[in-house]
Amino acid sequence: PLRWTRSLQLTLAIIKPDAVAHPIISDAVHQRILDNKFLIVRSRELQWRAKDCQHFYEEHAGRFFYQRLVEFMSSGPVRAYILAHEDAIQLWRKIMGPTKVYRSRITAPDTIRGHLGLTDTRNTTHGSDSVESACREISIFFPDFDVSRWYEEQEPLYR
Ligand code: RTP
Ligand code: MG
Repeated sequence: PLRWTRSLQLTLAIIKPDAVAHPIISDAVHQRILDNKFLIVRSRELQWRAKDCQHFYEEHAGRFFYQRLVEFMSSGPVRAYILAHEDAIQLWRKIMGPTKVYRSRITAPDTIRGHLGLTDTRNTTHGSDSVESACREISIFFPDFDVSRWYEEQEPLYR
């Protein structure tokens, strides 16, 4: 049987509306997923309502950019991916690059945001920042997907 040498970790990646609206941009992001050898466990496109965004980003409620972020994320379809990799969370965030566009353009021009990000809000992609947030975010986007069960099912493959 197929065996992994190391255990896999899950993360949630989102292609934001600024990128989904332009296939040349979303295709470039998709290609980075493939180039970095992520396993695409699930993928779906959907249109958020404002209240879905408020819930997803509730940790940022009250921040100066919150309203702008909620409006932007519900302005058009997004594509969500459950990605698996040995170091999925950190690797995806590294490939995305810094949040702020001045920083990503100057210090990390080869990252997704450095290359394709438009502004601090319209920064092309999202990635979970911890195992706990990955679990929470996956269950928001993929309510039928059981994260704990997925990890349990993987276990015999790398024992
Ligand atoms: P993310 O959660 O999207 O992966 O990005 P992050 O951790 O790098 O950034 P975070 O601080 O969690 O912010 C979440 C999202 O809010 C928008 N934002 N806009 N100055 C602004 O206008 C501003 N700052 C943040 C971005 O879309 C960011 O990804
Ligand atoms: Mg964040």
